[in-house]
Amino acid sequence: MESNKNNNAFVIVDVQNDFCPGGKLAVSEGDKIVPIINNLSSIFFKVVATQDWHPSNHVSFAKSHPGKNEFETIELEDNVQILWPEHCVQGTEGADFHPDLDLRPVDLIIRKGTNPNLDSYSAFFENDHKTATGLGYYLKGFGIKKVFLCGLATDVCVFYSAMDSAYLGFETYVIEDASRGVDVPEGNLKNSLDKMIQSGIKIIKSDEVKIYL
Ligand code: VGL
Ligand code: ZN
Repeated sequence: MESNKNNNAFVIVDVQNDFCPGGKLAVSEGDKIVPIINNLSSIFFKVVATQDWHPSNHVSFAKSHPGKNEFETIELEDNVQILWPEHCVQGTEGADFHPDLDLRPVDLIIRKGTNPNLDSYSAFFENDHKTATGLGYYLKGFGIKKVFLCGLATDVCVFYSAMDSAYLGFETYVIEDASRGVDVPEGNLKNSLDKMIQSGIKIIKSDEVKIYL
């Protein structure tokens, strides 16, 4: 069933092999969200999927900083960077979308994290909070008012994308059961949900989406 309203968009964040069980930065149950997302995609006016898409020497990889360990943090010019295992390297199988993710309803694919010196958690801005990906312009260009987000990970890329979506003035919804968190450091998942609620973002379930469309 197509939505009869043309003011909503669905943003599917980083549903890629490396964030699913067996991947290099696996999120527990990351693959469980795929059928839920596939069932939702066709009800939205515009569907966007994002891909974390790093060069192999990316600043966010622990191996780019000899002597540093995975999940340690380092100070960059104006932000703190968590050092992740190497993941989502451009052109690798780990960077591909989960093979069962239905890409047919996807209108736009946004690739992010391509600058070797800067990470990009959000689908809207790189981690300098200045460099735009273009997604905000795309959605505003279509008159989108409501943005529904899901994907991996709830407390990293979904969180930063939702916060930027709200900052840009979109009515913002995160579909909790169509997302999974990494919870690094521990407690981060709960904190990020609290912060989103405080920012006016609505945390909803997939079977409630139609009420809000
Ligand atoms: C992500 C850590 C590093 C994510 C991306 O998609 O949530 N997390 N890069
Ligand atoms: Zn990444």
